[in-house]
Amino acid sequence: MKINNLLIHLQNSVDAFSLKPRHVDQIRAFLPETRIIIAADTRDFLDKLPEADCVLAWVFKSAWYERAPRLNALFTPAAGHDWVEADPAGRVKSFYGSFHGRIMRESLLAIMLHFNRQVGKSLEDQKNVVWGRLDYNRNVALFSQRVLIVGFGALGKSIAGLLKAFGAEITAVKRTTTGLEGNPDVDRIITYDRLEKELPHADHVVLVLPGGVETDGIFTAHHFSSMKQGAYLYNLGRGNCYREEDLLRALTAGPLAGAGLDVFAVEPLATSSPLWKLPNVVITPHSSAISQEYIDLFIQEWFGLLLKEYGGLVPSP
Ligand code: OXD
Repeated sequence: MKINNLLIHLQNSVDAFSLKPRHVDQIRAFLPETRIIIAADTRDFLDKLPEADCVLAWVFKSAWYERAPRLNALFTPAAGHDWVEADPAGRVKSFYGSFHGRIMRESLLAIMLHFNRQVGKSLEDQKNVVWGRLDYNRNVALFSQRVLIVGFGALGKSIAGLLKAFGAEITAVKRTTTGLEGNPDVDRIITYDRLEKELPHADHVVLVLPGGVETDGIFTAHHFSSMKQGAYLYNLGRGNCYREEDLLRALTAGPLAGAGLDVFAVEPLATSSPLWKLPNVVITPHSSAISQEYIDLFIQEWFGLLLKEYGGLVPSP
């Protein structure tokens, strides 16, 4: 089987998530015999869907598979399954991106260092023309700290790699640990039922869990109260994994010293949310993956997949 008609609809309101002419050139060079169709908008995409045997798209509804009798495979850059629905008939294979870690871990690191090095205080002092040198004594280095990564898929592993390079002690938490032993970037890997025991030891707790019913409320009020006094929490996965009231309580009454939050149960975060006003919280608007390299990484990963797993999809000479 070869790709005869590749249909692409990778426009996104976030420009860094949109296909650029350089990507089309790369695809043409990689698949010289394939007809490349770029959809102008969703309507055009749906009109052209019947001819496509391969699709690159941000959004795909389950009802659309009926309009795509020739479709073999569908690739989306998103890691989460929120926007591309699987084929209910199971005929078309859908592939989700797993390249985001290299970008998202830098977003995480920025907030961790912001807390550890008191960057907020420096900016505030600068605004007020204050030379506050004597107030940095509680600065701390990552190489003396423990990080707990909750969720250990592609993103969690990538984060572990970066933080290990900084010398942090890393514990990873996963539902099952089979096959994960021996990862040089983690000091220990535990199952979710042991999370509570680990929480009192972690200086930074990083949540990178997928959304869905299985993770709804999985990080409970009890987990928050088991955290170390003065610890920091980060959420770069999905906002359904805890109740925002529990997070708020932990941020105002302890034990949390602060939080870096990129995802929320409801997005955009309501303007009335008290989280906006907390001085110990850094809020980013689900933007931890936004970066100039985003589509470059997606295209690289897709080419790799075509070669490795779908060698037969590439037109033969
Ligand atoms: C994703 C995202 O890719 O949250 O799933 O951006």
